[in-house]
Amino acid sequence: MEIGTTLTRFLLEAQRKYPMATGDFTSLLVQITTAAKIISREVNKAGLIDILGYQGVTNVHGESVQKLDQFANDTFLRTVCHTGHLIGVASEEMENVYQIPGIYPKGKYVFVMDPLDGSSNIDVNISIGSIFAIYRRVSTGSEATMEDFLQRGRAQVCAGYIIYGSSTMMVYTTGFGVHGFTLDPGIGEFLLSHEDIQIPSRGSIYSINEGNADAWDNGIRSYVERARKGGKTARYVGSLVADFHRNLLKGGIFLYPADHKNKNGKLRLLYEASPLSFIIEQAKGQGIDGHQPILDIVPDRLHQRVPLIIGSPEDVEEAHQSLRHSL
Ligand code: AFP
Repeated sequence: MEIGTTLTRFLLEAQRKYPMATGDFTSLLVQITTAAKIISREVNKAGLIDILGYQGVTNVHGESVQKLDQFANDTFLRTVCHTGHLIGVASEEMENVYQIPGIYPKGKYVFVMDPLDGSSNIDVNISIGSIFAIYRRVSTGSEATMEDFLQRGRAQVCAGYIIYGSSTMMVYTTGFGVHGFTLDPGIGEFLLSHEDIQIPSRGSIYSINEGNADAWDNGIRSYVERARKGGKTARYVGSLVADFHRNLLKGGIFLYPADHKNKNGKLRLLYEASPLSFIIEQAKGQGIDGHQPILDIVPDRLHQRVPLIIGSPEDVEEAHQSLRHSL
């Protein structure tokens, strides 16, 4: 489709290809873009108004919650819950499943999100992002159940992220390729800028927190040494969406492995690793936990952590081999 096509038109044309489609899904995605625009506006003016700084509470993982995290969480809830397409929401910012309030009609999807990832970067003007995924519910009662959320990543019907950087971009997949849209702030629309993104089969970037090197096991240690000796260059923002987005476009590998300090890595399966793995597989890349594809893992709880190695397929395969040989 023509570069500059609005996201709304892109979605409507995609919907027309499926005569059985009800439009529920399209309208849900349109609402997500509304949330993205509102959050983008707040992120951009964060330094101007006093929205920065700790709110003085901690989230369910004991981490400090900054005002913007809460704002992003509330914005997504406000924009998606009334649509009638959802039965429940899970978020990094909420300990339990959020049931769609009784005043709204219930729908056939559940929504999972990390409403604002990389929040420790907010104060220093570094790119941050939102990550989301949509699953079809599997339960039939009047409320969402845990099984609606604890589905393997392959069951995702949509995954995406929004990066709030030098420009705001939304990248998503519904299982038919990965498409990127850049927000034109002048007209308040996301316009097609990157159609059918495919990650290079090998990249020149490796992204890992080398501050954790003392806690790495031999497999990771030898892979990173090989990457370095093989001429790869290190790039690590510490903001998952920013690191992922750069590697998706340029090629490369991102690793947040298990180590001696963090047996399951740091990142969350349901609303970080799984959505990004759906996107990377659709972009012809790979996402693994070190042993198996992330998308094959069935979560056993909402906020489960998982090691993540994700990026260009040949690079991920090389890391995989290195981990295998170190066993
Ligand atoms: P914050 O939200 O606390 O900034 O954490 C960001 C994050 O979850 C993810 O975006 C990064 O990839 C990862 O943590 C960075 O973790 P390290 O600081 O341990 O490298």
